[in-house]
Amino acid sequence: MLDRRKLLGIGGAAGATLLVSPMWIGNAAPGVGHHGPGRNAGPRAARTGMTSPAFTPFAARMPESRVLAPVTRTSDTDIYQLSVRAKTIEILPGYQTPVLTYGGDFPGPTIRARAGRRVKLNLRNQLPQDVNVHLHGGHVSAANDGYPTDLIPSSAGRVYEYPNTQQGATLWYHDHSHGTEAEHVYRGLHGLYVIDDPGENHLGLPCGRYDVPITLRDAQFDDTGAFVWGVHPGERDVTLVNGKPVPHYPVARRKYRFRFANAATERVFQLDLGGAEMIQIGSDGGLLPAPIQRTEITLGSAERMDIVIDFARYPLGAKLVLNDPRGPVMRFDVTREAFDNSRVPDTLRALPVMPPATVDRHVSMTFDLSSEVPLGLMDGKPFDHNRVDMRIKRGASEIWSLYNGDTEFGITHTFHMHLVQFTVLDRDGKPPTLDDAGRKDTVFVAPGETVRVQAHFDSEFLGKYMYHCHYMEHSSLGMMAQMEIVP
Ligand SMILES: [Cu+2]
Repeated sequence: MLDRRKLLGIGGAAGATLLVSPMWIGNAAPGVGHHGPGRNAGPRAARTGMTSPAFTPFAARMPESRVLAPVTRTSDTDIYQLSVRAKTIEILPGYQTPVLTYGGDFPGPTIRARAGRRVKLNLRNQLPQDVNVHLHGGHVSAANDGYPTDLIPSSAGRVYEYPNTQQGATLWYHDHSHGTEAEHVYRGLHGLYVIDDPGENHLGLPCGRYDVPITLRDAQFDDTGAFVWGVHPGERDVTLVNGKPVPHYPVARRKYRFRFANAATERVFQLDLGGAEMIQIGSDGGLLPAPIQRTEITLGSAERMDIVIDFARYPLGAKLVLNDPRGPVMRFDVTREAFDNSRVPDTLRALPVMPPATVDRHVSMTFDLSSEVPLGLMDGKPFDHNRVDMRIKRGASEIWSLYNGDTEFGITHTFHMHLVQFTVLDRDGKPPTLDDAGRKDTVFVAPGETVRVQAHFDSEFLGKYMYHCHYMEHSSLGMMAQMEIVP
């Protein structure tokens, strides 16, 4: 469980709670660009002042995530096995960091599923505590969704089944055990899950070794190299890219497809290449209808974006730094020539047409800061697995107005809905931003803002699914609710 007192940094001074608690949960984002508060609106927390051990930026090479090999394939199913276990690895040079892993990797290995082929994931829990797995963005049955109280006890195992009947997309898998998901994910229980869609091959996008998943997150280390947990997320001063601190990545003079995923539990990345062009081709739920030229992209916790960068525009020896307002994230070093017959066509993949919405709903995300322990609320209530918050008719097309009521302390949130992707309609009545393009399952909501999204609950599945704030420290504190899909 979260040690809330530690999280709040309040020691025994109960009287300070009201002053301090909003600061812990306060805006951990470095700034949220056009979404709201200014670029340098940092957390207002009283800091512990602790900084992680120093390292040389760009010294490490960004590793490519290991692609998990199936243990068995049948005519329609790929079967994978992963153990959940603790391990100690070197993240900062010269330091040993205890982490939690899927399969011994930090972050977990990438599962590359194929659209139309089922995946069975056999998970063995070798940790002393309960865990589970949620396939974020996956259209899966309720029994396989990683319900927060549907847990794998220590030394036990279970098989999750994913049908992969949705279009190609960059998804991710992570722990969703209620109350402990934030700590579990922070300590390493996250990995990418890419659905490769043969129906997209004709587009000719960069593929194979030029299709590179990049997982971004942050961490704070103590002077022994251990992760610091339980202080303000805004104090996490080391950016990890595929598990390495601010690395470099050697690239050829050609186009690459990078699948960026923000696996930080509570953090916004606001990325630019010093004004150089990035071509966005996909978002959470798969390809966009058409590519979008970007010079800056914003990724809140749990959001993904597929970006093509054409390094043929730069000479050999060029070094391009990917920046965030909090500092450099990584560097691309153009080191060699390579043949390139890939392209980015003007038309990618049309968004599915949704029937006109027939239901309007409102969801508010707020904190109750009146008691010693801050309580995360959806529509005024903390999560209760015995309570169904919304009943949704299967097949319904609905508009949800997502409101962030945390104006007083400027707390930002990202809203995530399980089971389906949605389309962002507007923000406070104004057109959505470029970051909202495509099929989304997670969306940033600034303090005081209302974001309207439309979802079509067209999946075959019935049962209970979560919707929640995807700042995992917030969902851990209760900012989560459930919908039941009914016939
Ligand atoms: Cu939140």
